[in-house]
Amino acid sequence: SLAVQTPYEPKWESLDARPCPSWYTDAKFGIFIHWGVYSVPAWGPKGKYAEWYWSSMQNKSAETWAFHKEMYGEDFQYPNFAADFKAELFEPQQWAELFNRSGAKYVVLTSKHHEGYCLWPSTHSFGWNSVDLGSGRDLLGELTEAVRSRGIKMGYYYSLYEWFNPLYKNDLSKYVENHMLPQLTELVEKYQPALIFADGEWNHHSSDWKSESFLAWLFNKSSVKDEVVVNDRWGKDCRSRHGGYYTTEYGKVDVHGTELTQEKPWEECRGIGSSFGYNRNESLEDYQSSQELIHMLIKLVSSGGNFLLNVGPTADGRIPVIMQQRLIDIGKWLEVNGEAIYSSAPAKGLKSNNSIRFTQKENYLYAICLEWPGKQLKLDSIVCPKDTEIKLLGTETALPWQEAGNGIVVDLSSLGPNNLPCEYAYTFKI
Ligand code: FUL
Repeated sequence: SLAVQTPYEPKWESLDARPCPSWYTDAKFGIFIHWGVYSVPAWGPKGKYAEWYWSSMQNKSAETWAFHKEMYGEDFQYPNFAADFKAELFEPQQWAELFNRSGAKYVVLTSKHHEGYCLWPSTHSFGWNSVDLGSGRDLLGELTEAVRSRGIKMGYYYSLYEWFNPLYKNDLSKYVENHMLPQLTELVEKYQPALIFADGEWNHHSSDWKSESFLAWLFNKSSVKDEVVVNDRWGKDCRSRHGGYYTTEYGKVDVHGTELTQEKPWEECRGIGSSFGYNRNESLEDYQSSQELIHMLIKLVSSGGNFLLNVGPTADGRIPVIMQQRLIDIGKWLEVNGEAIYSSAPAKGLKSNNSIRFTQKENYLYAICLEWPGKQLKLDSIVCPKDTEIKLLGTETALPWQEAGNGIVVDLSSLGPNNLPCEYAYTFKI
């Protein structure tokens, strides 16, 4: 259409009007990966982000410095960890197969976090990348290929700022012009991401980052212009206001303290524990259970959001077994219940509560019960034509139901704890 052909102008007003490519709003579930030099010490105080190690160790009276001093010695400089980022057990096909089994439809990898280290051989990285230092491999390129070969979309997290890059500290506009923009452009043209998760934007206005002109280029001229999805972290004036989809993190719905609106797609991201980068200081009780994660996914999707669930691989290239187990459990649940999740929309006019959530798609309503309802399922405020069929996803028999009060009651006596098609949550297709 004409609207689609019209070039976007480098102004938020124009850029904000770009419709979000539908692959993203259909996908609902993605895997976030934080992997970098911070995966070597892989340590943070409980409840804190381990990928912030380099920044955290600057505070000589805080826990990270105490840990660093004891384990590695005062003279050990953070950049020296890069030599141990060897990824010797990294099998991109195994990771991609795990993500496939999890039911995720997209993957977002840290191409470069705040430390500045690139997981691809960027010509704008002064040798601070995974080919020149550490594994000697193009980790990003290898994973991208494996993920795409399974029909899963590949996206990149990219930090606009770099904590200790002298260019950034001395002359922001030179940093942006001569370093950041050429590097981000290189990333786009070399690997063609379906999604860019910008971050590290908060100290400066989007005009300082030249975000509007970058996005105009991305949407008008780049090789990914039709497919690419972006988030809202493009300057301190942007979150929940400008860019593509809105982001929340650990449920912090909006950094500005105003209500998150539904005018744009949005996405919650978090780790399985309390960190994005792998944190060796966490134990099992710090991790969410499969049930908790599946319930989060249901709550987010039935409220109109996507869920970007993070894993933190180790420096040798493994995804910790307990994280694998969580992903496999989510995938098993989605195999039975994915029909109510993928490409769905929140059901209009129906009140969710702590035990039931609603989505809709085509002519169907999906009631997702977070616990097994027992012998009967009571649904209020629902009017169904007489010939409506109701089934539990994963089973074949239509369930008897009748009107009751202002809603319906479904007879579940033919189903019991021993013949349920899945665990954790149960979907009735109406
Ligand atoms: C934040 C970063 O500072 C965290 O380390 C993490 O990458 C998260 C997704 O975004 O702003």
